[in-house]
Amino acid sequence: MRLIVLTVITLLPMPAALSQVVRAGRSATAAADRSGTPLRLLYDHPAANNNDGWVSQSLPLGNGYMGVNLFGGVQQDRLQITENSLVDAPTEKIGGLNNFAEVFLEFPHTAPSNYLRDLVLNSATAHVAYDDAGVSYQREYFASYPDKVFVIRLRASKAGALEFTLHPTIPYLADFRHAKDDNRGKHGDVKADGNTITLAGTMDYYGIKFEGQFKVIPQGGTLTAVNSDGGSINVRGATSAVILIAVGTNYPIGNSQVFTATDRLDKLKGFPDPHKKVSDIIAAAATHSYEDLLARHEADYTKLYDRVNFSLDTPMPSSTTDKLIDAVRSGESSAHLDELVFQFGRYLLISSSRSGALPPNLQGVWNVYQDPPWTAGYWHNVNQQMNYWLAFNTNLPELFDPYIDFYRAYLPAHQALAKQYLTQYHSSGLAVDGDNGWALGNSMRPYERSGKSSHSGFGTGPWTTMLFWDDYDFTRDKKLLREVVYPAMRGQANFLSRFVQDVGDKLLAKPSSSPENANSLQTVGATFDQQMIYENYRDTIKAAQVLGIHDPLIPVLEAQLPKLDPILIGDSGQIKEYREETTYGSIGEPHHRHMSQLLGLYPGQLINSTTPAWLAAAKVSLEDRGLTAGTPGWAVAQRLATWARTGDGNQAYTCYHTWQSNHAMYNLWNNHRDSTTTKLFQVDGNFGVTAGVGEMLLQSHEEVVAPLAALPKAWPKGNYRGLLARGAFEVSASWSKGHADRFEILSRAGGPLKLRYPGIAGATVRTSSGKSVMFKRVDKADISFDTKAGQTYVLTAIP
Ligand code: FUC
Repeated sequence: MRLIVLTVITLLPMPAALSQVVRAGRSATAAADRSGTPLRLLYDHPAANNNDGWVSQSLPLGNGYMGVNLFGGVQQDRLQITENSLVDAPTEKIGGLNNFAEVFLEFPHTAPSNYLRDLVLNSATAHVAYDDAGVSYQREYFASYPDKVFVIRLRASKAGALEFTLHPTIPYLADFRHAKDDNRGKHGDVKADGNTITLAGTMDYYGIKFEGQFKVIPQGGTLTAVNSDGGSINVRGATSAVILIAVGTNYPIGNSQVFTATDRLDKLKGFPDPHKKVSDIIAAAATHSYEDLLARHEADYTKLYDRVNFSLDTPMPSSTTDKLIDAVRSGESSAHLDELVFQFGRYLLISSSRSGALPPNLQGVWNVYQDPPWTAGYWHNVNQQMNYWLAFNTNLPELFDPYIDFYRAYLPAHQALAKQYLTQYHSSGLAVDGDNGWALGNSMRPYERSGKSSHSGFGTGPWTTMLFWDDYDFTRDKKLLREVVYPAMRGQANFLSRFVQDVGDKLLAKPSSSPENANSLQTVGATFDQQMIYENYRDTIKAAQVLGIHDPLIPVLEAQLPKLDPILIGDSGQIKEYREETTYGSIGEPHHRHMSQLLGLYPGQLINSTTPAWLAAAKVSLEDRGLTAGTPGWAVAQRLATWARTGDGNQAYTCYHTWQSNHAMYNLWNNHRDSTTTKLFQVDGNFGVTAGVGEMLLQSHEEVVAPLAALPKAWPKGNYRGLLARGAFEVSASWSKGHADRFEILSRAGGPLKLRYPGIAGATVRTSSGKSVMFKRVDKADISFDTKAGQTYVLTAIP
């Protein structure tokens, strides 16, 4: 017999603050109030309540600490919650990130009309609204970073008409797919007590303790806690209600033990049960009114999101987002989608990469599965880097902090790896003083360091530290350079300088491989490794100069750099991917998804307009690699950004349109597959297209700030605000008839500014207060002048 415990609480009317309606009506109004382009994902029906609905229709929200997928059903709303440290055993095909909770809200509504579901990017709030039996029902949802809670508000237009049941569950609980002794169990229960439901349990493999709390605060009516078939809370006769959700585990952010402990059960040893943490979060959040929580969330979110605006001067279409995608799939283009998809990437990064939590993995912070693709881990042969490219050029650099914490935690384990790999591959390179730097392989999970993969060379490490250097170069934060960036880059350089071997008069990576191409061919000095090592050395030397430090490693790097031979041109005039290659494609798949031989063009800086022969060869490779059927979403994004770097905005735009038609699902999530029927979510493609569009609008990889460097014909008129260039310049631009009308450049750190745009030498340059600025004319398209930190420079009358 089931035990049923009932707790009945009669509620007094809430104080005025909680029932006040601060925001008029629905999202569109709220969005229009802001100065930026109002953007939202809009639907006239809920997401289908199955895995296809989760992946392609549910709306993702998040605050880094958790991700929430909103389905928005009428009779039953479903919210699926993810917490990135809840991970099962680390095998490739089975296990990995698990689903934290499935939350159901049941309503007695059977005949809805005027249904709307949206996600407003300007405020990171989602809404469901409909009428039923003469009453309007509205739900608002957001994930607050400052208060660490997910918040839901339910409202009825008629006093006392709100009735619902909240019922959270633990997914995959009773699913013993494995032998009983394989340590793959998950245990726990859900209990309601008063106005709070607690969902708590353990996952055996790493001994993870997890807990979620759900607090219901109704206005009016009665609240009943029920413990039957798990815990639930019923509310009857209320007018509105607020639900607060907090989750946590005993995973310690930034702690090395999870990577250094070799016994799986030692990884979390000594770290506290999450009960107190989660209880404290809920208690603290409950001291705020709903309006307060919303205001605090919006202040935090808009501080990041509002830095950049991108407008193509297009009206907000009346059609829903899925219809817009259908139109694009049938060959149309949509300037509105061009804006929306760009900002959606920024939205997703703000929602999934916040200091204090794990960094976004292959699926960001969203996972419904028990066996997610590639375990939803951290992959460093393109995916993890792509997750962060947009952080810098779209002005969200502090969102890289979770990765820095992750790096700090994994560093000791990867220092040990450096020693192990040197012993294995080049023992004469081992350091006498024991400092071999650190080596990075490819795949990681929150509890497992990487190891050298069979298919990707050690170029994965310097490719990762390129993000660190960019963090400095875009912000010019010297403290960050000294304390974080330089040690990270230098540690890689230290390992690499010991790892490369003399081959004739060259210094080559051995073994070496170009990510996943040519059946994981093991070779010597693949372009991928050579280029990434080159980029790392060059930037590490530069960093030491900026810091004015005398590091004995620097002369070693200076001596090695000219011997790296990072670029070879082949018989087709291409950049060779392998030293053994003759004509293009003579080794490896000609249309392979990875384009690792072109990383020196993007995101690197080795190939640029000052190396015209290399740039021409890179275009040959890029053209030949193509945009063929089956190219994954992230690879389309990489092609987009790489074409932008060549200055060809039209080719870049073709990639953007291809991504929208072949890889954007109805919820705008990136479909890794090139298909409308097979769907596999990977967040990298979302982040990648945003970074790529940023690259079309502004470039700075040649120590020159170049606004509108790859503007396509498809965007004759528009403006943007606040993109970030290296040197810490915040750039705004407006253009019409394909030509720049005005640039505004805020110098955040001072120093010389070199500016490139056709005819710029004939423009008028003034400070924002109207004082004319003297500049040096380098040629018609290049000028330079000194800037003062905090000063904005305005360029008009651009011929
Ligand atoms: C790399 C890519 C695949 C996929 C996987 C997670 O190995 O080559 O396409 O993105 O990572």
